[in-house]
This record gives sequence, structure tokens and C-alpha cells, in this order.
Amino acid sequence: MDLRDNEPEVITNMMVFLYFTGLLILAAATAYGSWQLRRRYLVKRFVKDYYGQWTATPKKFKVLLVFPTLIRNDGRPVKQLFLLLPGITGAVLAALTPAHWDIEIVFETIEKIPFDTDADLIAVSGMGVGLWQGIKIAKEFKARGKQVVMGGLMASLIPKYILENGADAVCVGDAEGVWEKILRDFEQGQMKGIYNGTESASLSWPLPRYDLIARKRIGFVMPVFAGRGCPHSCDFCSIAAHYHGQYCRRSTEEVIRDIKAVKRLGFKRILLVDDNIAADPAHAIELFSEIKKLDVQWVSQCALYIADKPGMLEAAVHSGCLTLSFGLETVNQASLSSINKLFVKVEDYEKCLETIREAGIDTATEMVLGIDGDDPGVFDRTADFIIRNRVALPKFYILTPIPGTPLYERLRQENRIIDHDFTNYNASQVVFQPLQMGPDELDRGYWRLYEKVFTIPMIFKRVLGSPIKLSLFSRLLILFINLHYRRYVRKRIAPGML
Ligand code: B12
Ligand code: SF4
Repeated sequence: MDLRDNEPEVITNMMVFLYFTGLLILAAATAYGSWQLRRRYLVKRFVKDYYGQWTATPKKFKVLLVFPTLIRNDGRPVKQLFLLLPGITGAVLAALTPAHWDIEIVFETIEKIPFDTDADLIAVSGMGVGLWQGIKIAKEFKARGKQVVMGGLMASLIPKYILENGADAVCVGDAEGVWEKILRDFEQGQMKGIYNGTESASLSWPLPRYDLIARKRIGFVMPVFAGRGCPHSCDFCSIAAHYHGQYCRRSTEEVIRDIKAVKRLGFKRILLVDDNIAADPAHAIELFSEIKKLDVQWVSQCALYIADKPGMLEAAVHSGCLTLSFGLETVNQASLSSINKLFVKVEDYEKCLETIREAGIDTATEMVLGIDGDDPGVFDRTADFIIRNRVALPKFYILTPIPGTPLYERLRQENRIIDHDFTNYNASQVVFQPLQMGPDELDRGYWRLYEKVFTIPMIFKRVLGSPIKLSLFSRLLILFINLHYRRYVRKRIAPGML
């Protein structure tokens, strides 16, 4: 038979396919467009109800808050069309800003940085390695004659380095109580040096300026801050180094106030920002029972021992918890002990994950490769563990000695730091000499592990094979995030930005 006999049929099929794809794209664009229009209306109402006084106050100064993006291993910045999960830091700083200051927030991941801004002051944050990009941005603004203040957890660990590298001032620790002083000093031409922020066990702040982020190209999840810090002291962890084994949290009333506000903006899915939402069990149960009344769905992160506390687990499920992320670190007990993570045992991991899933909560994990107990077999063992346990969202990091942590000091004393350029400290490059393999072996094993776990069949096995009952929307969202991570892995970008 001549193949050309089939041509009309092939052309018809293609046209039908294109027609339906076009319809789908149109439907998605219309849905997103109307969601954005509604959001605009809700933002207007939100500002009127909560920030009427701020709007009415004449502005004398303007601050531009810049949130740098991640940098790929090839040096290029990560850019996205949408930010599925916007950060809350800008909204918090904005809420703490006096009413006579105008505020603009820029997320570099989805927006261009306006280097020709009319802002009087530039405030640059930066999460982990985002700080190195932040330093570059700060230098660019300095070259244009602007004054720059920097802050954030990473900047707080190395404030002198930040000052030596271009910033006029740096905020160490939390901005509450000190941000207003920084701005006052700026107004008087005296902003300079290190400002020490608060580090109290309880946190309280005004309602974050959610309106300033809700207008952007963001997804369906809004962050609400619950607590930070952690009662443990794993030696590689910057949280432990920063908060010295202390867990600080906001009151239930404040968290609930913020969730209600976020709901008024149309968001029913929430990231409860916390390093360990299970750190204070009595408080967690109280918080969950209040959240339950609000009919929202939430995700967060916590220690695995939530599995041993059935009351807390149940309260979490009933309050709408969809997914919890666990820092498992390693499947190797010798490695776990060597980083001083002593409150869990690797042999208990599977049972705990099963209990959590049986309760109805999906799991995400964070693991570290290259710890002293790790031999070259660790990559395959880790991949098997992730796939066997149907972990919905796994993330991996190469062990990185963050300055300020005990791990950094130990590796420095042992002369095992082989790369002193902090810009490479992004947890996906090897900057130290591993104990049981070469740096190249660690690098290759790390990406091989990512590739193995993020093949299409493995994604389907982990996401669709999960026994948890999730809504179609949540399941598709997890699938989408997996495909997004897979795309990143193929480009050799460690998944991190959402
Ligand atoms: C939520 C979260 C995320 C979300 C962020 C969503 C987003 N789009 O921003 C997601 C999951 C996407 C994410 C991604 C990443 N994250 Co993250 N993340 C967090 C988490 C849990 C909370 C951050 C937060 O919102 N805190 C609440 C706000 C209010 O607090 P804050 O940012 O610290 O800000 C306060 C002060 O620091 C200060 N401040 C902050 N900035 C500034 C700036 C100025 C000028 C001033 C004056 C003050 C100031 O004032 C604020 C109010 O007090 C933290 C853990 C933690 N405890 O911080 C990790 C954490 C910050 N992340 C971390 C890392 C490593 C990353 C990634 C690099 C992971 C990766 N390998 O890809 C990426 C980086 C993304 C980026 N843009 O650069 C590390 C950073 C380690 C370090 N050495 O500092 C942390 C500490 C987690 C950890 N356990 O190690 N993260
Ligand atoms: S349990 Fe997690 S957050 Fe707490 S110190 Fe250890 S690694 Fe850091």
C-alpha cells in the first residue's frame, strides 16, 4: 500500500490534535486570567481593609526589596514564568516598614530587577546560595550610587563578609525591632555596619503585606509563617547554627489571623513556614485544631517523630495537612550519627513513613550525600529507598560546610575544604574532600541518583503509586512539580525553586 494513501487521515488527526491542544491552552489561559482578575479585586479590598492608613500616608522615601534567584552551576540565573511558591520575607519586611515609606518587592526568578529604580534604599535578601547572587545585585546597585542593606539567615552567618563585599549595612538575625532603626538611620544619613536583630523565643509581627505578592505571577499556595528554629543541633545545619537549638514560634492567634487574611485573598492552600512544625507538640495540636475550623489545606516540614505521636498526626490530618517534608538526611546510620543527628534511627525510617502515609499525609524528603559514613554504594541505596517508599517529592543535597556551622569548622581543621569560593557553596557542587570517595565520584553519583529517581516511570511509580487519597488537583500538582524538577535535573540545576 502507498503510504500517501494515509495522508488525509494523518492530516485530519493532526488537525484534531492541534484543535484540542489549542482548546486546552485557551481554557487554561482563560482560567488563569479570570483567577488573576479576581485576585486583583480581592487585593484591592484587602488593602482597603487592612492597610487603609498606610495608603493614606504621604510617602517620603521608597525602599526596593530584592529577592535574588538561584544560580545554575553554569553561572546563569534561574528564570521562571511563574513562582509556584512565593517567599514571605518581603511581605513581612513590608509590614514592618513605617507608613511614610513606599515599598516595591521584586522576585528575580520571575521579574527583571529595575536597576534604574527611583527607590532611595535597596534591601537585598537571599536564601542560602541566593545570597551570592544577592551580593552581585548589591554591587550593581552600589555602582549606580544606591545605598544597600542586606539580611537573611545566610547573611547573618557571615555579616563581615557581606560588608566587605559591598553592602553598606547588614541585619543579623530577625528584622523585627531593628528594621525601623535601619530605616531611621538611613533617613538621617547614618545607616552603616552591623545591626543585630531580635532572637526571642516568641515572635509577633503585624499582618504581612500579602497584597504586595498576591499581585505577582504566583501559584495557588501562599506562605503563612508559624515558627522557626529547631531544638536539635545537627552539625551541618545552618538553622541549628543560627538559632542555637531554640525553637521560636508565633502564637496560634497570629497564625490563624494570617490564614484568614490569606483566605480573603482567595488562597485555600497554605505553606506553613516552619523548620519543625512538630517541635512543640502541645502547641502544634492546639494550632492544628484551630486550623481545622478554617477549611484550608496545608503543607509544611517537620521531624519524623511526628509518626510516634498519633494525637498530633491525627490532628494534622484533620486540619487539612496534605504533605509533610522530612529532613531524613541519609539512609546510612554511620553518616547520621556522624552529623550528630541522634534523635532518630535509620532503621525506623520506613515504619515512620508508612505510619504517616497510612494516616493520609503524603511525604517529601530532603537527603544529604557525601557524609563521612557514605561509600560509593550510598547513591543506589538512597534511590532504592526513595522509590520503595514512594516518596512523592524527594530532594537531595551534596554535603556543604556552611560557614558558621560546626561542620565547617571541623572540615577546615581537617584541611578537607577544597574550594574556598563561597559562591560554589550551593549544595549541588562538591567543595570538600569526602572521606570514602573522590569529589568527582560524589558529583557523578549525586546527579545519577537524581536522574534515577526522576525518570518518567519512577515519577509515575512514586506519585501515582502512592496509596494516599488525594484530590485530582493535588495529585496533578505533585506530578507537575516532579516534572518541573526532572526538567531542572536534566539541565543540571538542583531542584529547589518552585
Ligand atoms: C520556605 C523556604 C523555602 C521556600 C521559599 C519560597 C520562596 N520562593 O522564597 C522554597 C522551598 C522554595 C525554598 C527554596 C530554597 N531554600 Co529555603 N527555606 C525556606 C524556609 C523553611 C523558610 C524561609 C522563610 O520564609 N522564613 C520566614 C521569613 C520571614 O524569615 P527570613 O527569610 O529568615 O527573614 C527574616 C530575617 O532573616 C530577616 N531578613 C531576611 N532577609 C532580609 C533582608 C534585609 C534587608 C533585612 C534587613 C532583613 C532580612 O528579616 C526577616 C524577618 O525577621 C527556610 C528555613 C528558615 N528557618 O529560614 C529555608 C532555608 C532558608 N532555605 C534554604 C535553602 C538552602 C534553599 C535553597 C537554596 C534550596 C536549594 N538547594 O535549592 C532554595 C533557594 C531559593 C532561592 N530563591 O534562593 C536554607 C538556607 C541555608 C543557609 N545556609 O542559609 C534554609 C535555612 C533551610 C535549611 N534548613 O537549611 N526555601
Ligand atoms: S533536625 Fe533538621 S532543622 Fe533541626 S538541627 Fe537537625 S537538620 Fe537542622
